Amino acid sequence: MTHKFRMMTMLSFIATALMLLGSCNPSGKTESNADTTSSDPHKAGNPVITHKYTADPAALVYNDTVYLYAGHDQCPPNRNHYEMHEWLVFSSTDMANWTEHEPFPVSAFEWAIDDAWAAHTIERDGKFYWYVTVSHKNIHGKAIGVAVADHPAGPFKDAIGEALITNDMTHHTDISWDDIDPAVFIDDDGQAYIFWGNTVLKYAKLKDNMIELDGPIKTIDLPFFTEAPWIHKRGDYYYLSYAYQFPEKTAYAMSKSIEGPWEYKDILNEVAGNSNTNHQAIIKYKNKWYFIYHNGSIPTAGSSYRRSVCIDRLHYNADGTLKRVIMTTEGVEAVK
Ligand code: FUB
Repeated sequence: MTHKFRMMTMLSFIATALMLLGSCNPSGKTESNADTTSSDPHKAGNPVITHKYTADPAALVYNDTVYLYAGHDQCPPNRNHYEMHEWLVFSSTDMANWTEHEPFPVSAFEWAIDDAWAAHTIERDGKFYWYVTVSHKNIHGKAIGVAVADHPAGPFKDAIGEALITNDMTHHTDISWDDIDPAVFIDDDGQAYIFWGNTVLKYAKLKDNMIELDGPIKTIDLPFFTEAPWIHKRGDYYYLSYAYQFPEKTAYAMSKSIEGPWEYKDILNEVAGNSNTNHQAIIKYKNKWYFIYHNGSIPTAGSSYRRSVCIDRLHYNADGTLKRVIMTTEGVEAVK
């Protein structure tokens, strides 16, 4: 081998190693091997977060900024289970560029074992309440806790020191994971409600302090309810979207009152690519409506257990019903 050839071989080896490092670990913290560059340079591209696996999105608009909260899928490649030890927070002022904030670990809840499943953050009187699903240390099954902060990006701390809802408080099903996926909504009169559940959709009023239930736990009967309720309001209508069947589509119901009756409408989103869950959040930001969900589309390890948050537009028909979401790889345009 000539000296020149040896040099070229070495340079090509270094270039390949740098390329591999660059694609797998550009910032030193990348977990996914994503090439999800949008084919439209004016759009954000989906998934919107590619350096970590993100699942179960919830979003909050506060002071002209969108805060995106997600569970962190940490299941190693070639394994198939939910491994989630923390939640992640991102913010954006254009829906396309996202800044990552400090993660929030499930260990912040001393009474919880693990399992940073779906969560939802809401603001009340300048405080931010983050309702989370975890596994309880002493009471068999999943439970719902709540953390509080003075800023939407934290730092958050356990607001009660114990669970808000535990599996032994509900007896509608025999499964131990039926108390998951909190979604909180504050009605125009100031009354707060928490919705949650798997298999059976449950809801209750919250006291003004946001950390105690206020009254009985009630149920809502909707076709093929699986999990992931989300409430939003537009004009006179309340919308209750939820994960439908399994693998999950998203479906929705409408009502003129937060207490129902809810009228089932239609499928809102089809099964999301390469993921058997399809957990949605719906927000209005800068006069546009957005549908935020997850799929398993990041190559090569994306899956039902290594999911990624995506964002597409949500549109309404003239009668207030929702148009079916069109999932795209281009994603949404940056908004000003
Ligand atoms: O991420 C764990 C669970 O999967 C969530 O709590 C459900 O909504 C489903 O997405």
